Amino acid sequence: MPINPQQVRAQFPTLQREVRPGIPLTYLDSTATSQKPLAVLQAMDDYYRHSNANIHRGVHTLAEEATALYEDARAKIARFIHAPSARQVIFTRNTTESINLVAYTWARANLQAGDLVILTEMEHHSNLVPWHILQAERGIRLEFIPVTENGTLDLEAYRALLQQSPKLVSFTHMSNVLGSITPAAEMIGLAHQAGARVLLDGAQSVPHFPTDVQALDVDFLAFSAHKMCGPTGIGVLYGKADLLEAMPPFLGGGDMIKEVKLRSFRANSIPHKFEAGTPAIAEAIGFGAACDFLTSIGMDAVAAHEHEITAYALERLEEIPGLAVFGRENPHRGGVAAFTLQGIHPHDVAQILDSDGIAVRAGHHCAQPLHEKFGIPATTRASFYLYSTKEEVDKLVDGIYKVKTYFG
Ligand code: 7TS
Repeated sequence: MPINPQQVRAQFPTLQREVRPGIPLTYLDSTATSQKPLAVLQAMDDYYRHSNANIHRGVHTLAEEATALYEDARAKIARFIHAPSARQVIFTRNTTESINLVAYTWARANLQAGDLVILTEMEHHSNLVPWHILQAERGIRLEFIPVTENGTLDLEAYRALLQQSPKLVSFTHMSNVLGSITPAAEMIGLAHQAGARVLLDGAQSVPHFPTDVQALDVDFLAFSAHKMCGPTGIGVLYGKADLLEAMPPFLGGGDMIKEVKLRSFRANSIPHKFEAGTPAIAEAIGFGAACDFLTSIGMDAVAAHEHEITAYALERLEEIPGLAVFGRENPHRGGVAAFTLQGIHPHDVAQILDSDGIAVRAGHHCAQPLHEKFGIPATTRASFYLYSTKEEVDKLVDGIYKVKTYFG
């Protein structure tokens, strides 16, 4: 069923608000974080009103309810990404923490000085800096798959890098700046042939199109709830069971242990081994509700809607003299349009658009090396989600014409 944006929008309280009297919100910043539907707000509110208790500890009714809600959420998320089992879904704070978990545990247990990790030039800082830290600490080597002029990855260069027997390939499934969707299944297959493990950054892919970790055969997948209609403060690391079981724990403390003595401990089994301390219980429950919400609409329908809105946006934006969309030539793209406007600073563009209630982001979007490569310090970025409409795209275009008039 195609998305009816008006029906979908009715589910999102923020989308009903005015930014200033008479100026409705035009929210074009879902790549930074999505808005939250009533079902998610209600699930979290219900938990706090009716079942609030700590999990995995008490035998009292509320503790059992809270534990069941938390573990049900994990099962919903596992189904959402087609994980073989819920044990393979580890709750973290966000994509950033999920990537760091792999860097601090799997990588420190498996990588030695001189070992190669392959990244790409289009990574978010969260998939660069953990590896920089490991490079400084361990002397691992980093190589980067180049991004071509049209915003795709240079797969020939990737094949050449794979000749150097990397231990890990870590890359984004969708760029948060170019919108480029990377050929993950093909790249994962090539990495495995070369004997490398793969960490996929799904921060921008899991929210926007169907994800099947078994079909992808990916070793690790990181993503955040807040970009997929869920709350902030919770994310997931999915991993293959044998890898997770062999990995040392990340943080130490309550819940992640089977047994503690004064001078030693035995770690819990997965997923609890990686969930030290009282977790974000309400947020996990909200995350599960977000998966239910997206599933009820259908991820194919979400992807199709965004494809239509993005195609329309690219067509309309291109009418504007002096405007250049970053990575325009790539047809395999999600709902992101980062652009420059000749002679006008991206922050000025964003600020003037805000006066009309249009929310976009300006800057390097935590992908400084990508901007540097193309000699662009910053861009203005509009991004789209299941609730975006063509009318909002029209408002954006009208707003940009206003910016141009303002700056003469
Ligand atoms: N990876 C990608 C591809 C991202 O787009 C982001 C966040 C992250 C990782 C980190 O996610 P977090 O939930 O841990 O923060 N991207 C953006 C953005 O484009 N604007 O704000 C956050």
